[in-house]
Amino acid sequence: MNARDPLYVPQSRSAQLRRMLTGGTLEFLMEAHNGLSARIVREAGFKGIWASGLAISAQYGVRDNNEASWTQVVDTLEFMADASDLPILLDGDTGYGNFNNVRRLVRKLEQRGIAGVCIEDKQFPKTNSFIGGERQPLAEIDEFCGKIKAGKNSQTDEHFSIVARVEALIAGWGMDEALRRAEAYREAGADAILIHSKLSRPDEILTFAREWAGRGPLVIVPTKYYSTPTDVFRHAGISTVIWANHLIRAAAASMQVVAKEIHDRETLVDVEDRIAPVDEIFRLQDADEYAAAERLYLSASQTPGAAIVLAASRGAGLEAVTAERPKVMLPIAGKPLLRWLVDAFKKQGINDITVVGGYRVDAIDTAGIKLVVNERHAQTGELASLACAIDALQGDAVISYGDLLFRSYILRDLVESDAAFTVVVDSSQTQAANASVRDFAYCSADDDRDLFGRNATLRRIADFTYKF
Ligand code: SPV
Ligand code: MG
Repeated sequence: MNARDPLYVPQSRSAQLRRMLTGGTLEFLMEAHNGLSARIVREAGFKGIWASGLAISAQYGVRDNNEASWTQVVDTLEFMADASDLPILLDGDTGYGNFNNVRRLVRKLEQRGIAGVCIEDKQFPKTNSFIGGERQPLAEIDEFCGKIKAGKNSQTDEHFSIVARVEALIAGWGMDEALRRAEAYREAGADAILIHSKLSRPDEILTFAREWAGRGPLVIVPTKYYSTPTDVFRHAGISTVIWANHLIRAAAASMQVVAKEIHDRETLVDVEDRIAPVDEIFRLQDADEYAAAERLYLSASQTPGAAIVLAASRGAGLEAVTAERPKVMLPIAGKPLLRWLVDAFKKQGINDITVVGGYRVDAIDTAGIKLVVNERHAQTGELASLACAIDALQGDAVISYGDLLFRSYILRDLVESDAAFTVVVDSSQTQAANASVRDFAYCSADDDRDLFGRNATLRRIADFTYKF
């Protein structure tokens, strides 16, 4: 059932996790260790996240020995819950202390939208089960049952799940002890049992599942017996498989290769195509949502708007100096025209500058601008170029030719104008001397310095057929 289904009722994350654990079909939780990986897990299609203690420690560069404090873990979970709406099952190690720490942990997890916690019957501070697991002391059964009861009694969300993890097989205590513990934990109120094994074959797990005989949901972590076909787990009646550490390992492997290669080759050339583009990182961070929210919530006076510079055509008359570069790149008083424009826009707080290039677009300096290209610049005009920059026309925008130089107050006045459309035109009182100029503007008032600060309405712009 999905959100488009008319019978769909949105469920809380804790209810979703509970349903995964108890639903009767094999489900999967994928490891994540920060906001970005949580987002990636959701986009991959998983229904839930395993917030792995090993992976969260590793991304901080510390060991899986409770070196990261529990509040640091909870802060990490907050980023994960924000970045992904999936239910998260925290690998809560031993509960970070005694029954009282478990109570407090459960309350804090509920407050941060975490769907459940898995606690294991070892002693604080724990060590990863795959590092000398057989030497690790187990908790007393009664003491661990007390933690489970304390956790269940302190939850306020009825769907919050507590998964009890049995380490008896890891510690070499045998199948009977594992079954005895699992039964005790079930009776203490655990919503599911995680039975862990470090063998490379699934035999222990399958024996356990058979003996357990469906007394409650079983969760497994097939890190060591990964070659077992998943259908074997399905047929054994397993509730949930945890892929426990595969994103932190993927990230480590990829970072090692890329860091080494950039170090050794002193160039980005070979790696650029093999890593996520910067735009993909922006997408994963939901940068578009921010831009949309800015339009909604930032007042117009705070939104400096955008600028579009039309610089696609070669234009007539300057062929001698535009063989190698477009007009915008011609140097005027020491810097290219485009730089004069960009500097003027930036002084007005306009940093979203789109330049529409065409002719010799390769020679345009792209620092501080977005460049779009009017491929048909030779056959089309300014309107077609403007259409290429349509994305920049969402809010207030200043549209400028690329070959303009103007004093900064002109742009300031333009930006401050309240009119729906404001046009800046050259003014001249000596029409005869400008007979060759075709872009004359005729306004509601004649050109007059006294007009400063008063509004004039544009009536008509002379076209090229106009004869003075
Ligand atoms: C974890 O992911 O931190 C786990 C699972 O506890 S394992 O490392 O396989 O023990
Ligand atoms: Mg762990």
